[in-house]
Order: sequence, then C-alpha cells, then structure tokens
Amino acid sequence: MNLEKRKYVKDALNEKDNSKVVVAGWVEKIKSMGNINFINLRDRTGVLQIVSQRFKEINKLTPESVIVASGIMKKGQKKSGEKELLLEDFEVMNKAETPLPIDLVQDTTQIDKRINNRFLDARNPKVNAIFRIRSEIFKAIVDFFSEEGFININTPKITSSGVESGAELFEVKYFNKGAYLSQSPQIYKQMMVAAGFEKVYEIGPVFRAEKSRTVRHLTEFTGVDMEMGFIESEDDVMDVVERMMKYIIRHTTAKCEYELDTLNIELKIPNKIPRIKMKEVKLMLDKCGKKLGEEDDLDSEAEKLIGEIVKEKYNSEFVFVTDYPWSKRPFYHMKPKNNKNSTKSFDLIFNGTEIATGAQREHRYEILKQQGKEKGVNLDSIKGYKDIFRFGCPTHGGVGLGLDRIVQCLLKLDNIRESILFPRDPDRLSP
Ligand code: AMO
Repeated sequence: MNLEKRKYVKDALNEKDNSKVVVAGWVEKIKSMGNINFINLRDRTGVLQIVSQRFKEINKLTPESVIVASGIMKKGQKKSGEKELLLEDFEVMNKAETPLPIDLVQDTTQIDKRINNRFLDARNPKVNAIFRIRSEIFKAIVDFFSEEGFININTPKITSSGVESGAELFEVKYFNKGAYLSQSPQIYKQMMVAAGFEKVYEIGPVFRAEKSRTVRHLTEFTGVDMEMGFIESEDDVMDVVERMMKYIIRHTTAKCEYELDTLNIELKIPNKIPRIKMKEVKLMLDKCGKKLGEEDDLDSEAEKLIGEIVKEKYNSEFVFVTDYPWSKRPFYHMKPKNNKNSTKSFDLIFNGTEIATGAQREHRYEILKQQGKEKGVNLDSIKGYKDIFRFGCPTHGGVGLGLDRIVQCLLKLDNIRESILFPRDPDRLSP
C-alpha cells in the first residue's frame, strides 16, 4: 500500500465525508458485533475507529500489530460525531505475538517489567504523555536560554578528574590511562565564562557512581547546567532560575494541554519564589519536630517537610534554600564576606525534592587555593582548573538542575524512573 498517501489519524478525522484516506499504525483494540468488525487504530496523533463488514482476516489480527489501511471517511455512530474509516483494504506490516509481555490494557505491570519492555510501555497513553511533555520541557529550556542570550556548549563526558565528590566518579578504561565519566560540566562551564562567552549552558548526560536505590537518584541523568559572569551575587543566578521555571511551566501549559489532561495534571505558574536562609529553614523544621544540627544538610525527609511548610505559609510549590553551611558545599563555592562557615549558595526545592544546586563561585585565585586546602583539594590535581582564575576571570556563578527531577516533580511522578526512558541505577544497565 502506498505510504506516500498516508495521513495521520488527527488529519484523517478532519477530512470531509467520503474522502479516501490511507492510515497506518498499531491495532489497539479489535471488536466484533455480529458480522461487523471494529478496529481501533492508533498512531502518534490519536486513535481512529475502523469499521469493516468484508474482511474475515480481521479476526486473525492481534493487539499491537502494525497495519496500513485504506478506505472512506464517514460520520460515525458516536454522539460526538467523530468520523470513522470504512475499510476498503488493509495490509499487515508486522503481526504482534501474543500474549504481550506487559499489560497495556489494565496497566497492571510493575515498573521494572515495564522498563524492560520500554518500547511497548511507551505506547501506553500516560507513559507516552510523560515523554512528550519532557520533550517540550527540553525545548522550553533551550528557548529560554537562547532568549536570555546564553550560548550552548558541549563539554567532554570522558575526563581525567572530577570536581565534585571523588566518591561519585565512575572509572573507565581509556587506553593505557585512567579516566572518569563526567560527574558535572562544572570546570568547563566556568572555563567558558572566563573565555568571554559570559553566559553559557549545557544540557547533557551526568554520571554519578552513587549506590542510592531511591525514587530520586539515578547513576546517569540529564543535567541542565548554566554559568554566568559579572554577577553581583548568587541572587542573580536565582533570578534566572526563577524566570526559567516560570518559562517552562508557561510553555508546557500552552503546548501540552492534551498530555497534561491525560495525566490529570494542572500546572501552576509560581509567583515570587521565596528565598529562605538555611538557618531559618532549620528553625521552621525544628518547630515541626525535625531537629537538624548547624552543620547538617537537609535530608530527603527535611526537604519534604520544608516543601509542605512553604506550601502552607507562602502558597508556593518552590523554595530556594540559601546560605548552606561551608562544611556541606564544594571548595569552589564563595563564602560571604563576614562568615567563613557559610556559602553564597542555594538549592531549589520543588514540591519537597531538590531539583537544583547553585552558587556564586570563588573567582579570586589565592582565596580559592586556600578553600581547596581547607577541603583537602589540591587545585593542581584538577587539570586546567586553576588557570581559569589566573588570567582574567570575572565574578561568576551558576546552577545545575536535573532534567529528570524537573519532569518528575512537575508531573508529580512517584519514581524518577518514570521520567526517563532508559533509567540507569546500581541494578540496571539495560535496555
Ligand atoms: P549537584 O550535585 O547538586 O550539583 O547536582 C545538580 C542537580 O542534579 C540533579 N541530580 C541528580 N538527579 C538524579 N540522580 C542523581 N543521582 C542526581 N544527583 C544530582 C539534582 C541536583 O540538584 N556542579 C553542581 C551544580 C552547580 O553548582 O552548578 C552540581 O553538580 O536535580
């Protein structure tokens, strides 16, 4: 059958009565009433009912087979007046075996088995909706950075050293040398600010050798990283992040009405996102019975709780927690003028989950060297890093967000594995 004449279901449904069309897609459902056969045919744009009285072979079709069908569009029996296709001819492109390895009708299959069969799982309209939305979120981020004058960069994912915690590095064989998978484009984005681009971003894979079996950790995720020069403080970075979150939500609401409906999700564009110092956050948590020491980081329970408190108090799904203790931040975070135990840093928490970490960076070489010493990091061991600060480097700061976590939190998904097609975790290396 001639695929050149193929119409998407969405366009076929808009054809005039008696138009001849060719459609192609997956057999979602087959039903017989007397000697009439009905097929629900699904393609990437929708579902079309096909009606036939002539073809006995239809009874031999199996769910999820791929067919090409031609016929005449007619007003159907449905109250909505939606058109259907009166079948004239059809061809089986690929017959699906039975039974299917996962349940696409009742949606009862466990997540692990679903991911093992992801290409089938993604035919489920809800799963499909998640990845269409993810694609729009990605586009929104690219559009946003572009409109704000950021330059896109691509940096190496095989590196000779890390800059975050050493424990999280995946070692790889690189001919006769030791190498690592990149745990962050941190060095490179700072380098490119110093290169004079001033504002750069990258969306790319980030690898973390974390043996965390949680609903929010992956060993490979998509990082959204940006860095900007000539800032006055970390507030300038937070301003950009805040504008970006609003942009993403506005764009997704406008472009994904059908998909958001499918998932029963209503997005809310945030008002001003509150910025609360860590000390104050700890007092708020304390009042709710969660005690944390001065040097403690927020654990996942604390993040969840502060998410609830902020929702109640500020009617906000987002909160920037600022001024993290120096003991919990990497050596390159700048300290405020009068407090050597704090940092000019922040995390963004969205519905109780951290989705971003950022800071103003220390750009003064001597101080940075000293900070490295305090953390046991020898700047010479990070190839090319120290030189960024020796030959003309403006004040700068940036942020790293996890795309998978953004999708997870925006769509209120229980598990981060729902927001990435092919998750990697300590127990999964395929598909
Ligand atoms: P950080 O290590 O906090 O900061 O990472 C930034 C953001 O990446 C996401 N993320 C993860 N997502 C899924 N699985 C993981 N294991 C995981 N780890 C982190 C989170 C997190 O907020 N260089 C700094 C960023 C910067 O300062 O610019 C960094 O990498 O959403």
